[in-house]
Amino acid sequence: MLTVYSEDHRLQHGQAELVDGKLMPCFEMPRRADMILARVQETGLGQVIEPRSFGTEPILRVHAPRFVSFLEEAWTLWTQTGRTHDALPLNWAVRDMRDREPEVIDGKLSHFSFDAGTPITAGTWKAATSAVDVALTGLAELTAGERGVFSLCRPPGHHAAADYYGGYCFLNNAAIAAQAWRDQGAPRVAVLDVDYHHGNGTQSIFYDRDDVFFASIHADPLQEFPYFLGYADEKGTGAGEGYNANFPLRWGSGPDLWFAALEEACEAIDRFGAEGLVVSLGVDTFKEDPISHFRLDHDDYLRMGGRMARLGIPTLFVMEGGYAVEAIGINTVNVLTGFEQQG
Ligand code: SP5
Ligand code: ZN
Repeated sequence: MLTVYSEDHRLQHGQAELVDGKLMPCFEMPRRADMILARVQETGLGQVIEPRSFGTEPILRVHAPRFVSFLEEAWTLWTQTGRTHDALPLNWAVRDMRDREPEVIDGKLSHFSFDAGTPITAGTWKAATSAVDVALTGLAELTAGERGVFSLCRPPGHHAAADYYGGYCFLNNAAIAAQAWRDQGAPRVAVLDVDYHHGNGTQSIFYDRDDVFFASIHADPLQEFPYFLGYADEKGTGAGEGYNANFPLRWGSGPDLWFAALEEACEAIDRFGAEGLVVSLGVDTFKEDPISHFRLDHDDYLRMGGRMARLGIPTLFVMEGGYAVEAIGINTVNVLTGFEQQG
């Protein structure tokens, strides 16, 4: 299987996130991608290629222009106020507060985000747009005839919605690729999100549409980030009704419950009749993940890839989360190997 990878991911290297009531070193770090790339090479998965540049047009098919401009200029505005460390927001609008974009950068950070775990740094824009190029290059290889391609995106994307960032995500790589696939003529595209956390951004982007089916298996929002989306009763709205499927699982869930949910998700994707599949591939479902509470083991990732292959449609794997850094390469590449081995 081809892997698409760019060194530009290193430009996203946050110092700290707010977690457990403290500023702690970021779980989402460059070493994650290094470990995955090393495993791709060590296992001989296939060729590793660099991304081509697709510019902002495909990004603007998914994200709001004001949001994209904000991400591009945020670091400059932040440093103009004399600060040279990472930018984090401090407060958010809730319930009856106003939905207006403030003039000052601190207010803009609050307006366009939903957590304090996602630092904007000097290199964030470059890294995030490069991750989009990694996803879109993977798509181009797929439509040129590959059966499966791995886009080793970093930073991840599935928590980013049309006009807000958070959860270590700025631009929604998977959603941008799914939209580009539609724009290139695929009538129906499915996004299968297997990251431990709900793909709230992707769900939000496609919630009112019947041309992109979204299925997500994740920790119950009653217990886990992002808390405010990802319930089983979220099935889509308007034309999109019936085209969104959530499979929330309780903390402590292991392979039995997880693969039962995968089976249901895959059957729904079959019924939908997708011509293409985007997998939001997070491996934070691993039993030793430092911020998660599922119990998947190394071999489960092989089985996961095998089930995805049986859908029998061109598949773009887009990297999302996974924070057990020493195991992230093994688990990620196991999914891809499982896919390859299923003829
Ligand atoms: C892409 C992705 O996987 N993003 C996940 C963002 C999760 N951020 C919130 C983390 C909260 C961790 N709480 C448990 C701390 C363990 N001491
Ligand atoms: Zn995650």
